[in-house]
Amino acid sequence: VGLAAVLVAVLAGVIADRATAGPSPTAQAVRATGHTTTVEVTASGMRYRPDHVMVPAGDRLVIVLTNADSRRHDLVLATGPRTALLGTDEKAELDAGVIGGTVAGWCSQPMHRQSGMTLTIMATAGPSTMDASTMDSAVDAMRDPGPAFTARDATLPPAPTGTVHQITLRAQDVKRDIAAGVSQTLWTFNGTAPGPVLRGRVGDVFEITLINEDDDIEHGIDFHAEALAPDKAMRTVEPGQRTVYRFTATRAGIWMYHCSAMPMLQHIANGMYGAVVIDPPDLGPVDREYLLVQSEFYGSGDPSGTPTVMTFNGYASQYTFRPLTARTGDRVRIWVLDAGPNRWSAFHLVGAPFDTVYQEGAYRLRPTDPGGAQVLDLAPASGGFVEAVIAQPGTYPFLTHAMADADRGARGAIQATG
Ligand SMILES: [Cu+2]
Repeated sequence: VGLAAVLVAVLAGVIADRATAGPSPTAQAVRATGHTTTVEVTASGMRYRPDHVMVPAGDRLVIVLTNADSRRHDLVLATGPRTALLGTDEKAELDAGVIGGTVAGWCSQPMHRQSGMTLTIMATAGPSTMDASTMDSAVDAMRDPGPAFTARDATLPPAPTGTVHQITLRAQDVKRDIAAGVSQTLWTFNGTAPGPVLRGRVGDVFEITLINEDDDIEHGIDFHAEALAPDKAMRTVEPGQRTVYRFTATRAGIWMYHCSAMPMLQHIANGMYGAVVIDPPDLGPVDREYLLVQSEFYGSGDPSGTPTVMTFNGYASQYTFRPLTARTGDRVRIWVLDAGPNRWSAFHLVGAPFDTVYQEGAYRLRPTDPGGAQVLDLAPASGGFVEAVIAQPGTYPFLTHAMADADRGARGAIQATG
């Protein structure tokens, strides 16, 4: 048997969404065995089954792909070969060539790859060269976004009058900057991550119309403030369809809402979350009231790994460059929701100890107490508010005191003037 040395180019870490990123090709020599391995793969439920294919190094791989899904799918390999777009129950044969290392595959339909349609081919005796997060270390979360940048307004307006709140939320894919020079195609409610803030009082009724403007992915909403059977109340909506969710806010607090479609990690990591504020009945007046949603972004990386960027209100370090404002002597209230999907928040305001801490529906500290607090500690999907009086003019940084997360962009500042 004549064994030929075949050069197999293995493309590693193709990052689709980052302008600065690109594939980093490596080449490996592998001896072709002259043998062909044939593997059957089925596309269904936004997954390839199996999603990992092991091949003896040097074997030629042929994939027989069957689309058992109601949606159209294909299979593209980082090394070049691709199938045609397959309708329901259609079949295609893909010659993947001689396999000498790890090869990434995915569906090229919009957002299918991000929702989990990936296939990994691995050579059983070959070295692994795949790295899906090549560029993550290059993100500078403290980079100045420049004079044209406008920060998201963190001011929390009072609850609207009336006891029935009707809101329309649109599930939309939008490409947005999440840090200076870093953009990502996000899945959003109304075009931003986090989505709009909803506010009301205990006993108010919320009627939310969800319009799914996505081309090919279902979405839904889970309102943590609702006390209803999830299987019906948190139903998902097909692309192009709409539904009306209705719930009564029975208890006060700052509540998360997020997409209820699976895989949930993907939908939340891609931006589908927001805050519902239900005022405690005894909530007193303050001079300034702000709301910050802490969350992580992963670019095209693995959302169970290390975040590329951490933010308050969807953009790394935005309030460092466009500080929240206050006047000396002001009582400032800051609501914080940790939308996650994975990281805790240790919210700290430098130079202004809290005299009020309200966490998950209860006051833990009031101004008449002798003690003070330095951190509002929030697990993912929990929230609260803190209050402090700004003693002097100056700049008061805030951050999650989990320092690595702060350095990824979960920081900002309050600028106090005389
Ligand atoms: Cu969704």
